[in-house]
Amino acid sequence: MNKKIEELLNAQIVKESYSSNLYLAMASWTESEGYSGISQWLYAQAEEEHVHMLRLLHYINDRDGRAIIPELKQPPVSFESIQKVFEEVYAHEKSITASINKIVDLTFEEKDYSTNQWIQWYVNEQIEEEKTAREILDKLKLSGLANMYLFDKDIMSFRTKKVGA
Ligand code: OFO
Repeated sequence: MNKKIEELLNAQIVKESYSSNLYLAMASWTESEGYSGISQWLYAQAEEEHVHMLRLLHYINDRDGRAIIPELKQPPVSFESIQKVFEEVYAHEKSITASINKIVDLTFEEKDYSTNQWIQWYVNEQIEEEKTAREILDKLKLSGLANMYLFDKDIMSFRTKKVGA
């Protein structure tokens, strides 16, 4: 496969793997703080990011490239608040969208129309991920601290799809 594309897809493996670890760190922290619903949502999100990483890995290898399993930096151990967790999720997803868009740009530059077609799945996925994070932040603002118990119970209603779907 085109070497520049392979490099950028491998760089995306790093980002998707880190996304998975970041959400796992958030899941662990929220679980230890007693938010079982929120942690359930984050654990599911972490699994989904792992699947995103695997899709990249298989695509690179299927196209006669070599997927590289990266070393990862450690995500934060604790977070300031639930609000901050979801602000970070939203900001993180926006940065992932920007990085997917760079891959799309490169596929045009390199005239790699197969990868251009293939990466569209991620383009659509990012629309969904940003939308969900924004909706959760809106809901958090509406519910306020007093209703955090209900919010924690309700958050799984924001998962409309199964991991890997
Ligand atoms: Fe892989 O979509 Fe979030 O980061």
